[in-house]
Amino acid sequence: MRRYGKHTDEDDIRQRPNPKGNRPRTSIRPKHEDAAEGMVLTVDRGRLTCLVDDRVVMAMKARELGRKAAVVGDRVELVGDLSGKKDTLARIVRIGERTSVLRRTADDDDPFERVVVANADQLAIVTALADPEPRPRLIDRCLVAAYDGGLEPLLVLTKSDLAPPDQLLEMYGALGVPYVVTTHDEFVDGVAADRVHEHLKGRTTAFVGHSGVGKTTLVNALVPKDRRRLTGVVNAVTGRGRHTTTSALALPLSSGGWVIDTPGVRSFGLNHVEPSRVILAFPDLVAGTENCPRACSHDEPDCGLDAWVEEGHADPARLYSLRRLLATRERREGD
Ligand SMILES: Nc1nc2c(ncn2[C@@H]2O[C@H](COP(=O)(O)OP(=O)(O)OP(=O)(O)O)[C@@H](O)[C@H]2O)c(=O)[nH]1
Ligand SMILES: [Mg+2]
Ligand SMILES: [Zn+2]
Repeated sequence: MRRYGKHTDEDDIRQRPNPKGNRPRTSIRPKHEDAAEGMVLTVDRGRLTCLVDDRVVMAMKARELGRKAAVVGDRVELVGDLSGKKDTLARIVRIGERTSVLRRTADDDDPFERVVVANADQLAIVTALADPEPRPRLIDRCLVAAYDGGLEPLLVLTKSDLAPPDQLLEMYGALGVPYVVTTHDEFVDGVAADRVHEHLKGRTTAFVGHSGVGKTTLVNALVPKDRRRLTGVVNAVTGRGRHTTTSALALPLSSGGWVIDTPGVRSFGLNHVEPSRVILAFPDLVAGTENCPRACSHDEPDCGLDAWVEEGHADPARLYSLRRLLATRERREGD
């Protein structure tokens, strides 16, 4: 297994709560040179299911990690019983540096920020075209979270057997977000799975969206049953029996990538988002921010972008889209 991430002592120290601030840290930090590397597949009440080589190993966090939590997608180092046998429990002693983080706050008023998934490079924003009705505000918020966290967005519009995608596609056209439209019947013959798969090859994709939009249906169509069984976790589909997904779960694609199913969300709190990071997703507008006041929100009267667009340097629809996304941070969900 390849070596994941670098770990510096500084990194560990910063994360460790040390209220007295005077504890000698070397004495409480044992060396774990023989630690094995793994990836977190799912987390359930403090128990982490990890993939170590080709074994599924149950683990818990070592005390020395303090409050730092490992999440799905994290590259970790483990010690202890790594056999993967029943009733064994390994310990996670390090969490690797993350290449990306998908964060959300439960609500904008809730300052408590949680990392949902680590190290994903793509965010599949799943929206049903009907049942439940599409909620553009939620899509916008997921887009902002993707841009902020360094993930590339992919729009997945499901249930096109129930309603057409035209209106939504028009709305997101200016953003240039790649998209794929699926219908239920296509899953039976595997056509939709193939089409979606094209966007996922060799990448780690987190699927997010409202409950009941079809995330688990998609993930299950993409990952063969024997691979799904690997984790020992069943990700059943929501039907009349209500099999709503309750925790994030990473599953391997046969093409080498990963898909991460996540529980449905009602809202996507964006307390932590920096406008300066969101604008990086609009490279055609970045140069226009040169005349902005310091710490410009890019949604205020003195913003330099209005003049820049008026001078014809960029498409006004792009500025409109950027502002619409930035504005979702201020509005409450459901407005
Ligand atoms: N008509 C139609 N129904 C679909 C389609 N995709 C999924 N469904 C149905 O939608 C329901 C919900 O699907 P799930 O895959 O469980 O939804 P989910 O997004 O995983 O839901 P949570 O786990 O609660 O977040 C199921 O009854 C599926 O059979 C589709 O393309 N068309
Ligand atoms: Mg689900
Ligand atoms: Zn500005």
